[in-house]
Amino acid sequence: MKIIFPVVGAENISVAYLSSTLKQAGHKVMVAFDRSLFDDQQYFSVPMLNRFLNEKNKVVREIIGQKPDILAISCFADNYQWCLDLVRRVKKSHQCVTVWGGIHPTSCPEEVIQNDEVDYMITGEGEMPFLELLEALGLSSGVEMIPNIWMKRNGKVIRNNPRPLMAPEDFPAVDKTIYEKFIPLKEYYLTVTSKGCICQCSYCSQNFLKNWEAGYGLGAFLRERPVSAVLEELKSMKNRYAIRYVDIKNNVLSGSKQWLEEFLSRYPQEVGLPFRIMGHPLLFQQDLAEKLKKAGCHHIQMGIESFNPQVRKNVLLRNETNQQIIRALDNIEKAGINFSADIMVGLPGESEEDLVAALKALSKYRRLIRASVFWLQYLPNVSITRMALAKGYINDENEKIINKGLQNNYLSTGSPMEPQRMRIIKTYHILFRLLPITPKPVMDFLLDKKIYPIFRYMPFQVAVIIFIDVLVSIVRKDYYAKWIMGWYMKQISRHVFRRVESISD
Ligand code: B12
Ligand code: SF4
Repeated sequence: MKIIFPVVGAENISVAYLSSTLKQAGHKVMVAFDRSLFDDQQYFSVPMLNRFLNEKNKVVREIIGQKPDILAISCFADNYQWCLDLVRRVKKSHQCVTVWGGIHPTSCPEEVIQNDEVDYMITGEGEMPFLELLEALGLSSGVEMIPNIWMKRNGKVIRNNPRPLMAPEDFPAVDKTIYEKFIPLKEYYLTVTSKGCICQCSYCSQNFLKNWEAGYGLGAFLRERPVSAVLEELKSMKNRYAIRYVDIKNNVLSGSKQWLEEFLSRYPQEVGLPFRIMGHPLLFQQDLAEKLKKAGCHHIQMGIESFNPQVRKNVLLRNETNQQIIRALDNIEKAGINFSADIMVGLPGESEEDLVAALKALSKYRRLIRASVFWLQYLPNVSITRMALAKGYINDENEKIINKGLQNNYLSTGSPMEPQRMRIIKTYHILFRLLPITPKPVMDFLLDKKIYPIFRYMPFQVAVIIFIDVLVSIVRKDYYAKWIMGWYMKQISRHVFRRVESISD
């Protein structure tokens, strides 16, 4: 069968996994890619520019022209409305079967299945259920019995329980060929080496997923691909695309010391490229930073989130102490690895003093090249959303909006809050962004003398934040930011010269 996955804004790794499984079974798989410049659910949202560079009409036309049998949708909260609109428009001109999967259909299935745009929905891991569905559609029988599948029959919803999780040795190899036309894989190679997480923070979809998988008794939550399989992937991609930089985008680099030891000892010999990881303070209490440095680690993205211990423990469900956070950052600094710090704003119980404390704590680190501010965005069926409902911070109407994916994402201004509070927080957003280029005495002066509230009255706050970001990225030689900016420039020039490609081979 011919299957097309529409993808918006950025490479989607789940699709690369699903594609290789489907191709192995003899299906034709393609990606229809909408760069969605300046509205990419990733970073930039400038609606006026997006209107000029809009590609969605072309994507819809190309999908229709290909006459796929299946339109396969990989859905998360922020792309849900985009996906619904795309399917609606394709279905007007071409009747095909739609199959939806991903974290959004899994975490709020009742919301998703009710749409006319959804023929079949797969909860949880998609590889095997998708294959079985395609087989059953070919035979026109047996679909109703397939585990993980939801569908509508005669006005009723059939909801099949999920099957046990795959063993990590059985994870398919990724198929990156589907992105060759769109993503410069050479400059920035994205991979994940595990599923699940060592934590269950209240605001994260892993919080929902762990409970969901445990509720059905599906198997171990944290699953790490064998080190050899990960190194094999990287070696073969290095040969194929001459990749220069690896981003290991796991939730957290690893949950097992043994896995890490093996990976870090073999990586320099077998792959030997600079790499970037996602870190958690609890991982860096000992000598891990030094080992990472030796192995070629170029950047650690550290999830710190808040410097208020009560908020962290009771609201975010994170157990590390402030001392452990500081020790982790000291260890990274000592090892000489550049790092970025992720900080959440807009949290219940968070005060301005907490944000000042965070700024002061971070301002001494010279290896800090970015402080990323993430606005709290309530996600469907995670603990913090349940807690906010119980405490009356949000109501049932707000929950509907959350489940419909209609909030701002956490890179813009997240879940709704009072305009006055939002304006105040934006002041701190500016200060966090300035951290990596502001010497500690200057930052302390701004904070102690209380000069910074003038930022509150600054016009064009968002434009100022973007300007500072670009400046900081250049001054601190931030590889990721440089890559994104370069990518944007190339894509804009493609638009100017009308050389935009929307569909893979
Ligand atoms: C790697 C990653 C990224 C990468 C790559 C994106 C990607 N989706 O691959 C980058 C950096 C680009 C990214 C960006 C963003 N991300 Co992200 N990302 C992840 C991360 C850490 C891993 C995803 C992954 O590849 N896992 C490995 C694959 C194999 O497993 P999987 O995703 O679970 O997929 C399986 C099933 O879900 C299912 N499935 C998935 N799609 C489909 C489709 C069909 C048809 C079927 C049948 C099945 C199916 O089968 C898959 C294979 O088993 C997840 C957290 C997590 N652990 O899931 C967050 C996560 C998906 N990201 C998230 C968010 C919010 C974003 C951003 C919007 C954030 C932002 N503003 O920057 C952007 C969106 C950018 C964009 N336009 O796509 C959220 C989504 C929350 C939600 N409930 O909607 C997550 C869950 C993290 C979180 N906060 O909890 N992300
Ligand atoms: S450590 Fe990160 S990925 Fe893991 S549960 Fe917490 S926020 Fe989610």
